[in-house]
Amino acid sequence: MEPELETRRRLQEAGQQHLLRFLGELSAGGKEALLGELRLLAPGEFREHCRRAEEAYVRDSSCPQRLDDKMRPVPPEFLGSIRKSDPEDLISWEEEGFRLISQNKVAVLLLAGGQGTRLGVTYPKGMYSVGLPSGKTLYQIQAERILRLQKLAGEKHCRKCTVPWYIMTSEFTLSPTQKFFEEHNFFGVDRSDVVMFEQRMLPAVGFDGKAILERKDKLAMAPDGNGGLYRALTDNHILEDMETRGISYIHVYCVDNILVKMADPVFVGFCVSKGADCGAKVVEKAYPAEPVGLVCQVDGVYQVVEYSEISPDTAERRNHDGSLTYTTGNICNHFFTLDFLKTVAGSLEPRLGYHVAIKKVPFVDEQGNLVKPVQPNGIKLEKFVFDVFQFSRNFVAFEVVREEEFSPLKNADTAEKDTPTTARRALLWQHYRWALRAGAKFTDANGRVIAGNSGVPELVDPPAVCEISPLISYFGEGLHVHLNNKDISSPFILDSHRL
Ligand code: UD2
Repeated sequence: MEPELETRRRLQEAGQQHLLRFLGELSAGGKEALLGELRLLAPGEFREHCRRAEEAYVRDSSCPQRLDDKMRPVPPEFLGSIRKSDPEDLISWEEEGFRLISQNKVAVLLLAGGQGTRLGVTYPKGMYSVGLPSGKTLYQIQAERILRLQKLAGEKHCRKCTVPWYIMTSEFTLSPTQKFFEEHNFFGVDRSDVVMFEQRMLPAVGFDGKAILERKDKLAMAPDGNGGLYRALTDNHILEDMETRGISYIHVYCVDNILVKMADPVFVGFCVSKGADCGAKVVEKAYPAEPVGLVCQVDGVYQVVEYSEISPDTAERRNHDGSLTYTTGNICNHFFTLDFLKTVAGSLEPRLGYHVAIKKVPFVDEQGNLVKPVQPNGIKLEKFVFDVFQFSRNFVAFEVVREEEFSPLKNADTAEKDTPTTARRALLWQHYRWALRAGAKFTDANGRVIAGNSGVPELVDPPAVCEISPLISYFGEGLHVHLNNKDISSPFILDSHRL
């Protein structure tokens, strides 16, 4: 059968023949583009996808399912903590992490396929600069942390080592990310140690179960969520690449946390020492009703429970000592063994459920005009990276200090939380604390001494502006030699080329 007829027949079977309604008006190129896109969709899967989207939308529009009665917190023996664990344990986990890094067994994997719609930029979020004195972007900060970590681990164990950087992108982010890295010479990271790959896209579906045309010759498509990682690992033979490089442990993280400790030796060492196949970094909830996902058990298996899935009573519940029962907020920082990823990507991935996101999806109306809807009109289905916790045989969580490790960039500066301003302040406060600890003395432009270490980092700038290059310090180490007893005039940048 002719390709066009065949596509028509398949769409009819899937109840999606409306997608061809402008075919007669299209140029040869437009026609080929649309038919080509449609041919890539396996007919059975496409039908199933549209049906699933409609069904999930109806289900999610009804009352959210409450999980209160089925939930249990992470048992203390599987929960490490920067604040509460024995300092000697912290040191030994860190040493173990450095040892593994020095043996080239640890990789980092960045989830960077998201569209960053809340931030309101048209380019990948990693290319964003939050306005630091150095002007560094999120990608540059991350690259420099990898370089410093490799150096630290190498020096500790007298060998040269590598932490490969896997970057999952999507149709939206792959080419600008590639171009950005090229333009910046991969920020000094060896380009053979940066592996970019692409996740799949899924059609956006209207509330009537019909896929949406965003142009006469193009379907509206969206990345399949950060849980698309597992299919993308298989599609792009990434696990084989890891195996070839001798990687055993992978730290997966999201692009927008300016304080992310990539391949954090303490976290990696903790997870490996506990024999974990899967782990999550968490932060203590800032207040009982904070709208964050909670890492906990439901019916005996681990998952992230959304705040909408628990009652206010459960959110407020306290232990005998007065501490909150459910306090382990997810920060999208995960540990996996390669073996675990192989099992998930190999056979378990199809069991991951889809989550529904209701979005405003631009579309062409019956007359062929482009419409930018003011109300949500489309369903996007996504898998979530943490939904594999359910398959873990030995899951651990590790609680870190929020002001040291978590300040995500989600929104534009018009919002109150998680903005370029709050991210910039979080980093500058951290560097100011590190500098004071290293013995720095700050003065202002008039030579007056700046003192003090108080203030709410989200709300005000630190008393002195001091930005420390990750190439010099990964997490506050090694600064004494540069800063002790030095009079430093604010603003100040400690960078390797200025030494
Ligand atoms: C994520 C976590 C949430 C919490 C929060 C903390 C998920 C599903 N949710 O929420 O529990 O930890 O972060 O900051 O993990 N991404 C892709 N492909 C996609 C969609 C997203 O790679 O199709 C990436 C995205 O580029 C980002 C990360 O996944 O690096 C997080 O995605 P998000 O911004 O959609 O998730 P968010 O902030 O709602």
